[in-house]
Amino acid sequence: MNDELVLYGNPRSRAQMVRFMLEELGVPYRLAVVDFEKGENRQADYLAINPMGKVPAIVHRGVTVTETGAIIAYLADAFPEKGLAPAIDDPRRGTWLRWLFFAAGAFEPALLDTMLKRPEAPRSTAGYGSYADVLGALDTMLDPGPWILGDRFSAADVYVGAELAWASMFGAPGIADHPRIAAYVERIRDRPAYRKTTGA
Ligand SMILES: N[C@@H](CCC(=O)N[C@@H](CS)C(=O)NCC(=O)O)C(=O)O
Repeated sequence: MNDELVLYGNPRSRAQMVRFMLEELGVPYRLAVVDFEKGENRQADYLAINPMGKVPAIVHRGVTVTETGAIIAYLADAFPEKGLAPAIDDPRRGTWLRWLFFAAGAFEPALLDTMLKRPEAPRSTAGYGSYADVLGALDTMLDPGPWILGDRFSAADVYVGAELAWASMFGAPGIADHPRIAAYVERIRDRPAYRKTTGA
């Protein structure tokens, strides 16, 4: 079996979140640049990897994984000795999965709708309720902190933290009203793996 880990992406994409995860893990990988300007993400060879024509994607041990949150969770499980995923029988696994899925299924759509000034759907229909609800929930996620699993940094922090850092960098509203979230973003930005990824 080919054990090589290949990340498809480019620096102007969510592939940076996966790079953050790979740097936290400290495992070797090959970056295969997919150039949007050249339309490489819409060419047949890349569509065979991700029919959505989107990055990031990884190929590891002959399996393709797409979707940033799934890739980050997969990698945490693929390298259990790195300690970024609670074991399958650890009750904290529930908290870990909860916020990983919340980031993909609630926070990201709420954030994009807000940044693009799209009208919000009725609160009871929108899966994320409202943007304000989402920020309020993320605030409770940090109880007690400093990380999602308390003292233990995990892959959930990589994904949620990278999304929050992105939101903060692009001036998403409301974050400054949540000092715990703002402080969490600073902790994420201080991580050597994050700095290495962003060149900060
Ligand atoms: N749901 C996907 C979204 C991936 C996505 O939208 N990627 C963007 C870059 S950040 C992309 O590949 N855009 C190129 C295109 O759609 O043509 C994930 O979370 O990974």
